[in-house]
Amino acid sequence: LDKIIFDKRREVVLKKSIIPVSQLEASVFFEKQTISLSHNLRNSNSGIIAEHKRRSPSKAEINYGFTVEEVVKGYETAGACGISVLTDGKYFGGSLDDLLLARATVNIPLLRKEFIVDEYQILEAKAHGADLILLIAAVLSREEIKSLSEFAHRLGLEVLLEVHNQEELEKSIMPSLDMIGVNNRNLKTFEVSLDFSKELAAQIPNDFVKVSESGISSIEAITELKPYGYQGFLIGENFMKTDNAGQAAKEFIA
Ligand code: IGP
Repeated sequence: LDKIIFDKRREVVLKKSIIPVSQLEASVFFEKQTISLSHNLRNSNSGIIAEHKRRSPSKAEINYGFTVEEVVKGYETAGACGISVLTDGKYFGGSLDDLLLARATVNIPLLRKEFIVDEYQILEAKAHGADLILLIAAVLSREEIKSLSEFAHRLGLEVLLEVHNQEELEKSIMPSLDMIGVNNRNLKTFEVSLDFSKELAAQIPNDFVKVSESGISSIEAITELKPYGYQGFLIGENFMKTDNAGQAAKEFIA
């Protein structure tokens, strides 16, 4: 994780020197209203946030066989509440172009799934059609979470804050968040267990929509998590590893 963040900071410095903020701000998406994922999650019973994920550091290759458009159209048709698009290139094989292609294809909320360390990346998210961003408590201080989430809100983007333990949760609670996600995968050890969601649930204040992220591979897992107050379920690999991600999502939603 330290290496990912180290690389990400260098990437941001590089990009800033090539594409000025004024160019990002000229994007048509700055004129467009965003769509609320938290609203969708509160008002739906599927709660599925389906992810476009080609590969990951923990699982080399998941899927390369389909276009972004095919995958996200399938997710939308299946009835997903929103779609997460990984934009990190080096570790996840994603890009901002993936986000743009997704935006051109669907009308449901889009999450820019990225290791955000700088406001510049939030402007990029907005410029490429995202509706919300992810902030990861494991790599940000409370002050950074506050300034980045307030910045996102000023652009009309919602914020999903990701935590993995009690300490991260306690340092992060603030009104400028919309959803709190518990990552069932430890980003440092890759250990995965739904127990992380179960153990932290009671400590997440009810003003935030609760999301359970990663390692969800069955409908039973969702049935197990719902009584803990979870209204959102972020699922990537389980859909992307099949030969029809949209169909796999549909089976979870039907
Ligand atoms: C999806 P999974 O196990 O269903 O593929 O997980 C998503 O939760 C995972 O990709 C993720 C992630 C992250 C990726 C959660 N938090 C932070 C990159 C960065």
